[in-house]
Amino acid sequence: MSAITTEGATISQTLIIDTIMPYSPSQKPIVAVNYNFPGPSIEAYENDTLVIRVINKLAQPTTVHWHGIFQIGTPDMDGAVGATQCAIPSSGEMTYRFRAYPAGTAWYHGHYLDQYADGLIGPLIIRRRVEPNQEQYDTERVLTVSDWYNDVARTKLLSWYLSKNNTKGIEPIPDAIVVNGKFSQSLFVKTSGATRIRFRIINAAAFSMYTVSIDGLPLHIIELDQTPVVPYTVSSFMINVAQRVSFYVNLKEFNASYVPPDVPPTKSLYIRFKANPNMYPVDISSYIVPYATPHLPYPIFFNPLYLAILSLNSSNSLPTYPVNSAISGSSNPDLADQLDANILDARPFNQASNIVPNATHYINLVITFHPDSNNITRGYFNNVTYGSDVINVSNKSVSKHWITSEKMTPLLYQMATNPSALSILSPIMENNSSLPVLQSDGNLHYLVPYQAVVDILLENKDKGEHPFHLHGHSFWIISSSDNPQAEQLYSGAYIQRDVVSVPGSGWAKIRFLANNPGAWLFHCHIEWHFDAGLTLVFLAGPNELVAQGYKIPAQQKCFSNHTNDSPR
Ligand SMILES: [Cu+2]
Repeated sequence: MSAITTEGATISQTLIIDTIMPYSPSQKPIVAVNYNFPGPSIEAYENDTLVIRVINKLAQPTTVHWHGIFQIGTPDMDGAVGATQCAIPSSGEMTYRFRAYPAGTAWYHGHYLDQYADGLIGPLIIRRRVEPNQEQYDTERVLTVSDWYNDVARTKLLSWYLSKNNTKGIEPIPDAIVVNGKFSQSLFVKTSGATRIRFRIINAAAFSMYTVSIDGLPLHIIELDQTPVVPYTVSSFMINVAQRVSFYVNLKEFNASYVPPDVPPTKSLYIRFKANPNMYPVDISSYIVPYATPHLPYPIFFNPLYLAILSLNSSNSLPTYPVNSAISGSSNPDLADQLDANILDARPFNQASNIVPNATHYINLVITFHPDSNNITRGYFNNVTYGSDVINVSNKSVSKHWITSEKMTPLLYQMATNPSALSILSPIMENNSSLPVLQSDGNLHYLVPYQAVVDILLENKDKGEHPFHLHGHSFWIISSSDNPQAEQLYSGAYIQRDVVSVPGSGWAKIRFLANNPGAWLFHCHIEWHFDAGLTLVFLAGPNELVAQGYKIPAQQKCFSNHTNDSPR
């Protein structure tokens, strides 16, 4: 934890991006930050200035996205290649400078292709000087959970996933789960004498969502993404990709009946991260990945149950009760089990500062997956898939808006210098619409008027559940197919998050206020689906961007010699 700083302090940090191979005998290189996986926790108080020098020692380009940070007034610091910056070239560096806002559990990750699936992740904790619910806990622990793949995402997994050989569009299936860089049953979380502990859970996985629980302990949820909530109690909760959940536990609430009478008292408890096997498109108990080079002793068959150990004393002993104790399961069956499936339980802590404006604009986004003309399965918003240089090497006619390319002039720069050349269309009234509808330019770029209040209806025609993330903002979650009544029930007091989990074959309705001029990605945060083109860009307030005096920072007038590439 950082030393206490005065309001508006400057927090400087250097992040060296380089590969390591920490898991001998596995020969898999990890894209590490300061030679660690996950990277170091960056900590600041709200409204501090973060100055983060990123040095790229990889053989490929990189960027870092500060997930959950609004970047108000610093839209070029968002780290989204193609949208807000050129990639940092190999042997290059860039200094990110931005305000630590809003407070809460944020995180950082690579946003160049699938680098974050290869390890470029870390916590970013923005503290409030007075935390809501702070009287409920004495210490805190951060647990960053992610998928582990035995193979490198960029060279092997992605090229297989987006190939003609993958006729069914099967995502790369993880080989294991890791929490704080440790495999199952090797992470010991010490209580260090505290009985009341806050946990900040960050799902930094490329693919998996997890159900989280601690044996015998009720979990008191206090923050979702970066929104404090009125505490509510569950026995377990679901966390989808890129979401964050804070809860506290009180060890005095341990349900002693959890330990069978015939075993000695336990000095530790399992913290469980359980991936839902139903989310994978194959039977994980027998599926052999077609691209794999198994690096024993890591598992060939994926075990969806990850166990960390909460040590109640200083010994690193395993719990005395069996993992599949007959009593295990819900420690309190009366409690709700889900979060997103139960948005009715989550109420914002600060109702008064959470006034939800009425919508002024609307867009309906239909989500599908199907093979393109090259027989490569892609993800679509309204039947359009976002282009990418990697994906379309053989089919560049699909789109030249290469969001993941280091060769494209970032959309933000085009907005700031020659917005009319972008040919983005203003919202219009459509048949059946009661509000003006945002218009795509044909390449999933949408003009959003400054201060528009946009309702997005996400209609998921895919069987899988998808976590959608909006850069530069949080949004209100109004309702979903699981909880359609929420819209009326909580009118004016919806929960704000920056990732919404859209139920499989269902829908979700969200609302955001476009008060932050810039080029903001909106995409599925499952890395494979992002790479498959399930992304769009909101170009918010181009006139205001210029009127507010935004200039492309000199250091970013692209690092390489690609600035003259035509955007179209
Ligand atoms: Cu997805």
